[in-house]
This record gives sequence, C-alpha cells and structure tokens, in this order.
Amino acid sequence: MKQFYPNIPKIEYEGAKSKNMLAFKHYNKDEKVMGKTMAEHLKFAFAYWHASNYDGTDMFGTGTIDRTYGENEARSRAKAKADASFELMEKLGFEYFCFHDVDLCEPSPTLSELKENLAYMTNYLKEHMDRTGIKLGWGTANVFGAPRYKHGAATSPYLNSYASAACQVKNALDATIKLDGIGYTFWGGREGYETLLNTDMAFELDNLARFYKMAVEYGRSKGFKGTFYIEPKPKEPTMHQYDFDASTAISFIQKYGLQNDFKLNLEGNHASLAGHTFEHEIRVARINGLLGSLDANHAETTVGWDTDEFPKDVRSVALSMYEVLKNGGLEYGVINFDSKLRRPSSDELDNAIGFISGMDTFALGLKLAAKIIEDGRIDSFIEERYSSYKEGLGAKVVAGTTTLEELEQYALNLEEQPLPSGRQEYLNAIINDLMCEGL
Ligand SMILES: [Mn+2]
Repeated sequence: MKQFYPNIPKIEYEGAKSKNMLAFKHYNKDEKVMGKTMAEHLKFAFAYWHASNYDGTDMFGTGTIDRTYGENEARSRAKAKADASFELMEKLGFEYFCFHDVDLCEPSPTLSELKENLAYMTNYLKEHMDRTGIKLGWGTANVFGAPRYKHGAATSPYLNSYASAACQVKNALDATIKLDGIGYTFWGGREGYETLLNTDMAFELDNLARFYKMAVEYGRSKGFKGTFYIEPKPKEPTMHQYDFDASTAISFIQKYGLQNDFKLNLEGNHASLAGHTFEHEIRVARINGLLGSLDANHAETTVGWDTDEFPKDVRSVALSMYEVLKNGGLEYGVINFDSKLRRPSSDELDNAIGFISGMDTFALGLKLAAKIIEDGRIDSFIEERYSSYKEGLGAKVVAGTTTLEELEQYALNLEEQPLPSGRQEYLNAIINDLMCEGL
C-alpha cells in the first residue's frame, strides 16, 4: 500500500527522558493508572476533519497545507485521504476515529450526490476498519457549511432546510450504524440566531427537540444502541448558539425528556468561549449523569475565538481528568482530537507531533489526576468543608426535615464567629507540588 507519511514511523513509548520528537514520552498505552490501562482511560479518537481535511485556510488567506493526497480526481482523492488517515491512525496508535459526512466524501453539491458518495465511502472505510481493528467513536452530519443552512438546520425558519438536515442526519446515522459507532454527535453549528428581531426562539427550540426525537426514533429502529450527544458551544458561527454550555444543553435535554438517549460531548475550547473552564463543564455534566464524550481541544484564551489547538496545558487536563476519574471513566464516549494545526505549521511532521504532544498531555494529566485522588488532601479538604451538614440541624437540612422557622431560631441565637478560610492558595500549591514532584 502507498505510504503517505514515509518519514513518520510507528510511534512508540520511549519514556520521559527521550528527546525523540516522534516518540511518546508519557503515553504508554498498557501502563496502568488506578487499575485501568491508559488506553482504557483515554480512548483517543482521530478527528477526520481537522487532521485530514484542514488546509490552513483562515478568514484572511487561502490554504497553506497540501491536502490533495497526490490525486486530482475527486473520488480517488477521497479514497487516498482515507488511506492516509488510517496510515496516520495506525502509526499513532489510535483505536477510534470520528467523522462528519462531508469529511469522508468528494465534494457533493446535491443531497443525492452526498448520499451516494457517503454510502460508497462508508464501505471503503469499513475495509480499513476490518483490516486495522480501528473503531468508530462517533459520526455526525455537517449541517452548517452549505448555503442551504444559512438560517439554521433543525432550527431553520424554512422547512426545506429542516428536511435537508433530516436527510443528511439520516444518512450519517446509517453510516454510523454500519460502522458500529459508539455514539452520534449533534453540533449545532447554525442552530442559534443572529438577531431576535427575526427569530421565534420558542418555535425553533421546539422544532429542534422534534428533530432530535425523530433521529432517536429512526436510529433505534435500525438497531443503533449508541449514545446521542449534544456538543455545547456558545458562539461561532451564530451570534448566539442554542447549546450555549453544559447547563443550557442539560436544561434542554431535561425539558424535552431526551435524557435516556442523550449525553454531552464537551470541548475544552468551547468551555473557554462560554467563560467556563473545561473541568467546570465536565463537572456539570457528571453531576447530572450526562457525561458522554470529550473533545481534547484547548483554547488560546487571549483571543475570543475557537482556535481548536492541540492540548498542551497539563494542569488544566489534570483537573479535567480528575472529573473523568470521579465519573468512573468515559463509559459512553471517547476523547476526540478535534484539534488542528496552526496555519504556518505546514511541515510534514507537524500533524503527528501535535497528536503525540496532545496524547502525552492527556497521559500526564491522567497521571496527575490519579495522584491528586491518591494524595487525598483536596478531597478531604472538601469533605471537611461541608462537615457542618453532617450532624444536628445541618443533617436535618440534608434530610429535608427542618423549616425556615427552625433555621431562623437557630440563627437568632448564633454567636457571630469567623468562618474558616477557603485556603485556595494552599490547594493550588498542592496541585503544583504534585505535578512537579521530583524536579
Ligand atoms: Mn472548537
């Protein structure tokens, strides 16, 4: 088979002292952390769109990265892209991948062309999956890129756009089912509004819920047992997106009774755009029993847009993986690298190095998260902080057996006493001490 990346070898674990940029320093897939291997904890998934499609185009300039795969003819190029993607996945040790319908295919201007091309490429991908053992994390439909979705897809004021989105979602679901995906994502790229002056928000949200229910009904009728995910994002491309953040998406899921079929797919960069941290979004999902899947991307927080960078911040990933460990793992999803190269990063090795470094960042984050839990000081501090609810009137609050009158009587008899410190400085120092132990 033709080699697309002859200068990238199979990437092996060489340990923290290695200076080889084409080796893992920390991601050692069989190494056990808290009883499970790193591969079981991290379930890395290769995102087809940014890893294999993105050519460096930005708002101010054309592409800088060659994504032609040496082919001029459209179908041959789509197949070569699949060959190259699986070569890179195998070399990097990915066990999962994710796709949008349009990522896989040659340019398909009409819906019937897209349907036919997707069915063809699904079969082609299946051969690669059978050969390599690489599995599908999740599939999705791109119902935001084409002009037919300029006013929205499942929240469009126009039936023709709604039906077109339904057509694409049905076909992307068929592909996901055929490839035995563990989930299906809805990212509401154009599901939002530009101005309330032309928008019936209540109607659009009801219609979105009807759309999701039809997708669940269809998927289940075809034997899909996976999880549907909503991926929150607050802005970009619309001024205001309906799936603003985890809390907003959960409120939607609960209002429309979708909680048996839906969970959340959370991205670090989208958390930043919403004014949250990644760990905040994961905490919100986990305490509501709705943690589904993760996108590994991190933000450049000094800018206000979605940079989709490869993760590199160990401390932030550790606090996120702490939430995942407290959740008992990612039973319903994967850790997907939606990350993309920077526009000037056009060297043949840059993509692989981005993945190696990102996977190492998650391995370090996982190990640090396990250390935080095993160390126990953070957890016991939190436990102690709420101890006034363990007995007496506090226990009655928790049991729901006290009243406002009883609390009033208690408060009126209180002698004012200073409250304890929150000790944030000490707790932050613990994280750094654990992270840098042995330096
Ligand atoms: Mn993003």
